[in-house]
Amino acid sequence: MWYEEENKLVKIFTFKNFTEAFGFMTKVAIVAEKMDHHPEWSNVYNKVTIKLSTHDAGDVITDKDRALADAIDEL
Ligand code: H2B
Repeated sequence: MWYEEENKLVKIFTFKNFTEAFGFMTKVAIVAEKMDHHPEWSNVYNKVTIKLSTHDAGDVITDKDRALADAIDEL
């Protein structure tokens, strides 16, 4: 579930292992590049934390973040 924290949409994804987590990140990277909208994220072993905000709008949540969040959920 995405939640809002410090003007960002945040979600933590948990996978079986690092390979699965990194595979997911690769897919997200391709989608993000296509949408020209890029996540702030971190990975620790099987967990990927994604934080979405729009830098061009002054680091607030916009429809671009909601669209990327939806696209990520569809992966
Ligand atoms: N990603 C995010 N998260 N916010 C932005 O404002 C943003 C981006 N702007 N990716 C894009 C790239 C912009 O810098 C380029 C020039 O289109």
